[in-house]
Amino acid sequence: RPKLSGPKLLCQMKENVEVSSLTSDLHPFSLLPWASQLPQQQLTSDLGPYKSCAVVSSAGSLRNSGLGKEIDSHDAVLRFNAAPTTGFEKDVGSKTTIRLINSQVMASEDHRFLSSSLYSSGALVAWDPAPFSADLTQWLNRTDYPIFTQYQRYRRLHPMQPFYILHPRFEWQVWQRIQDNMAEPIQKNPPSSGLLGTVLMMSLCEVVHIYEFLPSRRKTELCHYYQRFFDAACTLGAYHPLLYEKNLVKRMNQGPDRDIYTHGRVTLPGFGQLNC
Ligand code: NCC
Repeated sequence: RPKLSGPKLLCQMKENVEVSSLTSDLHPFSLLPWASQLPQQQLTSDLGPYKSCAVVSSAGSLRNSGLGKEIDSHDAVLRFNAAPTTGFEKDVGSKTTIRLINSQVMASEDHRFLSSSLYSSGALVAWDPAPFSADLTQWLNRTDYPIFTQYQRYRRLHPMQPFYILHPRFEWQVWQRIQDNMAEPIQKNPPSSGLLGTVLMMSLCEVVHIYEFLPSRRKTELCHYYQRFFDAACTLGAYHPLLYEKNLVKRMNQGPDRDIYTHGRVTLPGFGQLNC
């Protein structure tokens, strides 16, 4: 299989991946008593468009990066899971426009998802590792974590905060882009939140800067910038096909290699900017 060039990969991504979210009128959710808690519109029609966007990975290499001001200068900032800003402003900034969370964060006791103020700024977007090629009914009856019970509880406590759930088709469309561009078979687990969030922002923004997804010269085994926990698997992947994701992002990068080394920064065009 020939290796596609960056522009071809970007076009493939644009043409084969659709960012979609659950809406109150979507079958079989529309039949459920809590359907009205789901948004009426797709997240892509409610959020953005934004000119410049920053995607902030949670990597330990953000520590002492001093990137906070640069990150906050974007029109929209995406963060992941339980990644905090308080106390880390100098390195990661303080603006949160969208927080992408996996269903494990919503369900696990230690994240105090329902009560912690960490989740209350910006819009929330949640996803759950759905079985490959499952239909919505199968998924609904067998989510990885109880995403829907927690969603309903959160919505009751914070009815005004925008909160979307990604359609599981999206994660597998992104997975397929990775697989189709790798020589060997990759694990059948969905991509990490990092790549999902990047593609999400490419559909909302003119230009996307990703920070410390491709590690800079500050590369470290420190898992997260906000925790004293060391594991190289955080950067290289275990459950998620993270190394393959990073390979793909490296090939799509339109910024200079030097940016990666010094800032951990990748530059990607928004889908709207591409002439495919
Ligand atoms: O660690 P996590 O990811 O929350 O990180 C968010 C995204 O940042 C990128 N990253 C992170 C650390 C690192 N050293 N290098 C990186 O490139 C990755 O792209 C990552 O997706 C997830 O993807 O949702 C993940 O979530 C955690 C965990 O569930 C949450 O942090 C909540 O505690 C997963 N960890 C475990 O299950 C133990 C992780 O595998 C993936």
